[in-house]
Amino acid sequence: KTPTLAIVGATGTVGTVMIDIINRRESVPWGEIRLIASARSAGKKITVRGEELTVVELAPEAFDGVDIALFDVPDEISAQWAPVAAERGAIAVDNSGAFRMDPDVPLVVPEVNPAKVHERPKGIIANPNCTTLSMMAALGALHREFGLRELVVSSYQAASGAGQEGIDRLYAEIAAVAGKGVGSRAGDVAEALAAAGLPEETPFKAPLALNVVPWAGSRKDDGWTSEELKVRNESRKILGIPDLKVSATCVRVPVVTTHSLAVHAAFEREVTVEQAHRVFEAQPTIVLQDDHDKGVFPTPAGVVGGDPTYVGRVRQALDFPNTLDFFVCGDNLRKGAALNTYEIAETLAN
Ligand code: 2RA
Repeated sequence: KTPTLAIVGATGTVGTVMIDIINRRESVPWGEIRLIASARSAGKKITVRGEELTVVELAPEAFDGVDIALFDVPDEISAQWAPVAAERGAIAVDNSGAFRMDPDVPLVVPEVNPAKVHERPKGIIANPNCTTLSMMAALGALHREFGLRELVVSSYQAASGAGQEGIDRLYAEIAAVAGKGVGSRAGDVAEALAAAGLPEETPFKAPLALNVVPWAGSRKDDGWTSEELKVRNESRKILGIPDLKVSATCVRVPVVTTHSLAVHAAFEREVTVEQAHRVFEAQPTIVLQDDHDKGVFPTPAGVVGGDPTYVGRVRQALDFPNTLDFFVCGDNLRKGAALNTYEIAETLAN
């Protein structure tokens, strides 16, 4: 029988992108596709591959007969319901942070560690955080050739990482500052937001319009944020390098969608720009946009909506041996979330 696929959180930001991905696939291996969401969204009609489907409410019976259930819901909902799906016989592929560091749950990027989908004692597979994921195709490919040793990363994260609330806030802030001539006196951007009646409470801790905010995620010990620790812990787990040296600074920028990262990566073996280019070009899910003379490089606005990881500005570090610096852009809602989750499901089905 062809497998049944369920999407839990089908009406959310990532769930909506998931359905778009399924609709654009040339073919899919699924028989039934079941859309599941909270009671608030149950009953909604959504067209998937030409068929109008009715969203059903999240309940244990919703998983009956499901082979693979993709979870695009907040951590606490996944923590509660992914085990329920697994108990009912489904493989749960979870895009939340609830299980990523559980030693009995594989953390999978199909370009890097596809075989891990089969090592799932809890019946749960985790999808990495979008910030880590945005650089994994590139790092995995380089690691295979040159042996990754150290990683120093700065992120430039889009507002949609904070969900629809983040997107709405950024647009409202941009509207509030547009044409006001602010940005050259300390505090005048915040004043313009207050004057426009925007609530002081923001998903970004500081004004995002005309600004960059060196904070993403929640507060953790010793000055680190959750996003920075995820980059460290998840990179180690996905690449299978438990003692990989990692240091990350995560920054929010006024971009709607697509996370970017400046990556400084040191390797066991010598690596040149030409060799790195060849490795990137050989990886089907990477698009190399790197022509120094012509000023070709990826930007979030230039690649948003695309499936691949875009890589550019590849340089051999001048003062560090066996080390590359490069810039990566990846759509945080596609490869960073919905697409990778869906690719895990395809890996399972094939
Ligand atoms: C963010 N990485 O960008 C988070 C979303 N999971 O806020």
